[in-house]
Amino acid sequence: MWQAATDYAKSVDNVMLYIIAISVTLLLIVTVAMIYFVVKYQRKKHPVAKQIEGNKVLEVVWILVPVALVLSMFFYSYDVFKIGRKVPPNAITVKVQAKMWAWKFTYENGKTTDTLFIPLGRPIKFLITSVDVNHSFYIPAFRIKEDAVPGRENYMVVEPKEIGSFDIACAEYCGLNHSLMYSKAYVVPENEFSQWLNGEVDDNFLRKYVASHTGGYKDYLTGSYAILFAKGCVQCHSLDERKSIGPSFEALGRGIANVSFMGRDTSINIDKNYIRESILYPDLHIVRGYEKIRMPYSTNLLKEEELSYIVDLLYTNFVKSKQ
Ligand code: HEC
Ligand SMILES: [Cu+2]
Repeated sequence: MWQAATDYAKSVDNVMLYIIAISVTLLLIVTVAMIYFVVKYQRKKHPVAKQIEGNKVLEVVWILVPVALVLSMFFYSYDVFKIGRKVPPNAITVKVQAKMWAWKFTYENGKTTDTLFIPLGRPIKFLITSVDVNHSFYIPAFRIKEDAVPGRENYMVVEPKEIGSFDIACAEYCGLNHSLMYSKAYVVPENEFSQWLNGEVDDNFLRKYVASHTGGYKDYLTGSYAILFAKGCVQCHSLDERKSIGPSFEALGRGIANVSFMGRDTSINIDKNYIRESILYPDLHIVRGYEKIRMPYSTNLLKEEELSYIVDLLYTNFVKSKQ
């Protein structure tokens, strides 16, 4: 993927190209020289081997030239690496906390999210740590990747130069659901960002803002929701307001579920327990207006880790965010 959404990304790409160009050139020189020597010094032409010894000029050249090349690669990379380490005075700090298997972002005013929202054209200092095992905070489009290590704070500075939504992945194997440890970074103009930070608009407003400015409406539905796609939940539950075979997950934000429970109509508070029961025992309480369709992924198909991940995900993103 070549999308480069920061100047830093472009510099990293240039370093890559530089190193690849040198490597390919050397590979060609060595290969051609090898073939040339094989032909030139073959036994047919030189039946008796001859020892050739000492050539000061050649020896100096083949020591100095590679050393110069390697040093140039080192200093060029180091120069670019330093850009990602320099904290400009107008930088804002976002704390990044990794845990099995989600990301938590904490902003300067204490607000927390599991999806990253950052302003366009402002340097962002990510303070990266982990609460359990080693993870690695990776945003390919920004070309930043930094280990998230428990008991340690690493950092990385980046300045987004493009409105859009960009994948965040974990780049260090961290257990069962490592492959689901995705989230998204939404880059929005500073004005929208501060409105959001002050609580004047919600996450979905920013997601929709980005979707409508990039045409990426589908993106808005993926990210940390990957598991809902992988397990087929979205076949019956939409992530926006649309009704489908089942209620939309967004409707969980209504707070109270009107259900038929043991043959009687009643209301239940929507909490983690309600969500868990709805998945584990689909027939226990039926949402009014929907049919008693057995949801296919019950106890035997979802592992406990997956179940609690989904319960947390639905609760945090649709119930808690509405309170
Ligand atoms: C074949 C269609 C289907 C699939 C697939 C499905 N569900 Fe459902 N789900 C329903 C229907 C229909 C209801 C409403 C009736 C009921 O409560 O049983 C429902 C209800 C729910 C509720 C309660 C919703 C509310 O608004 O009160 C939750 C939570 C839920 N499902 C989660 C999931 C999850 C998580 C998955 C994937 C692991 C999933 N469902 C897969 C059909 C489905
Ligand atoms: Cu991880």
